Amino acid sequence: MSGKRKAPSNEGNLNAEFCDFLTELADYERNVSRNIYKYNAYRNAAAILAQHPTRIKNGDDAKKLKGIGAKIGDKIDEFIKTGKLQKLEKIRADDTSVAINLLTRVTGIGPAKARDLVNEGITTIEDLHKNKDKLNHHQIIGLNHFEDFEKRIPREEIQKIEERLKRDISRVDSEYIITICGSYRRDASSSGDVDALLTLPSYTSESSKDSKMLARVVNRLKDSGLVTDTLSLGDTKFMGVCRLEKDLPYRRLDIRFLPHDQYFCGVLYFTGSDIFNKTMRAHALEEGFTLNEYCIRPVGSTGVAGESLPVTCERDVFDYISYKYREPCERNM
Ligand code: 8DG
Ligand code: CA
Ligand code: CA
Repeated sequence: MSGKRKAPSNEGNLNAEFCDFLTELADYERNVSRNIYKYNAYRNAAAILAQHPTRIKNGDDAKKLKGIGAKIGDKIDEFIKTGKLQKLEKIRADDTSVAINLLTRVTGIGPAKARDLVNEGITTIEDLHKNKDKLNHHQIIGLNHFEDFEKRIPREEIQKIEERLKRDISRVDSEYIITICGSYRRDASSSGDVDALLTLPSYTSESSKDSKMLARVVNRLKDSGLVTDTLSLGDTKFMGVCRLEKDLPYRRLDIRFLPHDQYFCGVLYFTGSDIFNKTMRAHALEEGFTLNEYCIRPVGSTGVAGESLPVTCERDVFDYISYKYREPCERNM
């Protein structure tokens, strides 16, 4: 995952202007105020408006939609009336807020670290370069590739990365199954990063685990030259950097290694979008199931989740909760 959540795409969005200011407010709440509750409220509102089939004419219109309250309604009125928001004007004029927002764009630098750095007078990317001793390995790599990591990855490039991953990894074990998830699987024309999921049919949550399996895969990808850096590596999750060819940008690559019985819940989750996941999880609960990135379980009348149900494809999950199947390209909400 990018870690840094991005704004929903504005293609065909009649309420894009509102979504833009709501996303800017959301970023401020997450990075500067560190109010996750407000962050979620703004992000949800932006997602709801982005999907709305008509242009919202005023705050009252917006407030009729589930998930949009009085405060956001008032902001929409203010924006329609004045063409701007006082709250945003203040945030944009505040040096500390601007600096914190900037520093959190470096992968590995979260809101707390960004604030610490800003308090020490480190407020620009240039300042970071002069103070690498204050950064950990992940943050230094993030800084070194700051410009590249902000570039979108064209679909054609991810297709080639996918081929390379499949070729290299099949040489470790020809049984490996690889799925590139995220926005790429939803047919996006470009993506922020590459989200790869990996499994072996013989590897299940019951089988004894060889903790070196993912490391062997990563080593092979390093030997072949595709992977250039490791940000973090555990038994089940690799976060790193790859580059397809010398003249192309460095890209963020995540690989998750999942037991085969959890693979399809993982594929479903990491295909997203995150708003689609939220909607689907809410529907699952209404139907008496709890759904997460690993499994789906029935919830008994006592509220306790039972054993995970067998899942052999994404469709199984939709069927359990009587939800109309949606192709990945129909999950862009
Ligand atoms: P992008 O990289 O092109 O910007 O879009 P993306 O592929 O949809 O987003 P991502 O940040 O790479 O996340 C991949 C999927 O992970 C996402 O589509 C759905 C799932 N996911 C959630 N919740 C969250 C969350 O809070 N953070 C992240 N990073 N991913 C999440 O369902
Ligand atoms: Ca990602
Ligand atoms: Ca992604």
